[in-house]
Amino acid sequence: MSTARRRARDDDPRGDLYVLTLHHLEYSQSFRILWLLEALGAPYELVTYERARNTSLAPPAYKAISPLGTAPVITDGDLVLAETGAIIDYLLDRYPSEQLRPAIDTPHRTRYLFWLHAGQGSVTPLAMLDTLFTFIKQRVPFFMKPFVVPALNLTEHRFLKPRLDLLLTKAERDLGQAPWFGGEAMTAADIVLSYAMESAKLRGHLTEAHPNCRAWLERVYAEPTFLAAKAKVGQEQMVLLR
Ligand SMILES: N[C@@H](CCC(=O)N[C@@H](CS)C(=O)NCC(=O)O)C(=O)O
Repeated sequence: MSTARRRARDDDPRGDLYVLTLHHLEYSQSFRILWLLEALGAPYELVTYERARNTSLAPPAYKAISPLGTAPVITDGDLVLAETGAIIDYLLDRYPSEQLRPAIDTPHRTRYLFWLHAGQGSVTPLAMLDTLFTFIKQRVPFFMKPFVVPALNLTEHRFLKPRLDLLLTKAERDLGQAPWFGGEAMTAADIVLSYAMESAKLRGHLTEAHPNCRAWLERVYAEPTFLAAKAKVGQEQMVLLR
């Protein structure tokens, strides 16, 4: 699938026509970069890749582009950039938006910074671990299940769940004070958290104890730029469920 909106960049010394390309791996964190590009109104080309059937990993063609072999990755002229956080900073530097990145000394700047970084550094890794545990439990050979499954359940119980619960409790409190993770308006922090929060909901971690988080997710699903991104890839949800 490909959307070409080409334009010449003012600072392109070659005067060439080229366009920033998002390499999107289906049902992956790279959906958030697609949403960010839509929210910024930035020109981009979209190339989508299916996950390998047997492993659900990125296919060789994707791994050949991404220096880390992971999604997301963008290319922009000669630049190849991986890592969600780096890509978000790059895009916000190139297409500044005071709404999506509250400026220094504005009231919600610190709240924005906290959730931007907690989203990528704490909530998303827990969501990934959760996905991985589900994947392993489903695929482990039957004779290993009696050993592997209890070990994973214990890790979930002692490590994953308590950490996630603390983060969700703080999210619940903060979203009770303002509707978005970045404050009064939707920011890049909300975009970053969307993947992990959807994962938390689909895997049963968002309960009746989290009405504000659930309401926030509904707001995300109703955002016009989120819907535009979703329409581009035709995915029902962001996260991988199989
Ligand atoms: N910290 C990295 C994590 C990237 C990551 O693990 N992405 C997953 C998609 S959700 C991936 O590429 N999986 C496929 C694979 O590892 O082959 C980032 O935010 O860019």
